Amino acid sequence: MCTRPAANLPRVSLMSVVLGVYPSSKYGTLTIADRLGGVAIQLQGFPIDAVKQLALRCAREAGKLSLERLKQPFSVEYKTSASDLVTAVDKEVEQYVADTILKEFPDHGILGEESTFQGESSAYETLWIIDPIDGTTNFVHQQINYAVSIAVYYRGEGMMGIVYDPSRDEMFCGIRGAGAYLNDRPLALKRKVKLEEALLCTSVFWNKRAEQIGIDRIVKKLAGKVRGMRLLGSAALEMAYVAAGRLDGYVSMALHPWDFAAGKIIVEEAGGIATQISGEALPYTQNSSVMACNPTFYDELRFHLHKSAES
Ligand code: 2AM
Ligand code: CA
Repeated sequence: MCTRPAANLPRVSLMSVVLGVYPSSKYGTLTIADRLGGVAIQLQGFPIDAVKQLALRCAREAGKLSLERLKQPFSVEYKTSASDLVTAVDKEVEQYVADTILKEFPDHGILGEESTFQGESSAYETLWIIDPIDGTTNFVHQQINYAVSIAVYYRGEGMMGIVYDPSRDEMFCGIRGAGAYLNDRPLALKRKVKLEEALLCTSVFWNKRAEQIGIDRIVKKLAGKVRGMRLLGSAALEMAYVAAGRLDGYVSMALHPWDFAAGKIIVEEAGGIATQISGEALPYTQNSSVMACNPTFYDELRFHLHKSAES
């Protein structure tokens, strides 16, 4: 894990940025050809273009590296149990991404799955949240259905999220205020979906913890109210699929920030909603439950999740 001194600056909402009450930083004022509610905005101090290019390059190179490593045997270790794995490739890919970012932006912070974060990650002005391989079990068993996930947060606001599936060469990308894309195709959740017609996804069954939390029971009840449930094994990819309309919703418990940080931005930029199951905003440095879906049935889905939890 790579850490750098924290910028120790106050967190300011995007609205403050829009209103221009943000102090400029060493990067100066940068205009991003960006829209927020149809209004062109300026983000002072955030080098969006350089960050965007770097994040896309890192995701693509990291994906290529993972595919290369699949051609030879690699070590697989248990983290907490036989259903919680880490491979030498996870570690190598994360190191590659972290080194590449810090070479260009030495004062940025990095919160990555395979490293121990030493310090207060939320204190960094710019924080990169990385999962080098989301869906490690799929990577080991299937060699497909995994993704590189990279999110960039600036003063607490999610600026950009990338989920890259190397096996299919699919790059899902969301940039705050500028939309979401799958490769060159814009993503927009325009289709109205009733809950009973929805195809949902969850990753609650990955270990015994699901039973302790009780989410397995909740999801089982939900399954009777929707068209179908899927379990793909990569939270980042599942959220990207919600943004692309391949799935209508995703529900999970106790995920880590690197599992959902990028997916959240992509879902929101595609016009979807991504929150905690309580309805609160997703944190970006703490574990959380996640519900992400087409906006047409968000309230209904949350109602059923709560009803099932109470009964
Ligand atoms: P991971 O592959 O990066 O560990 C389904 O397993 C989803 O839940 C994946 O996105 C997986 O991410 C995530 N997950 C988080 N914690 C996990 C754990 N302890 N065991 C297995 N999967 C976990
Ligand atoms: Ca991982």
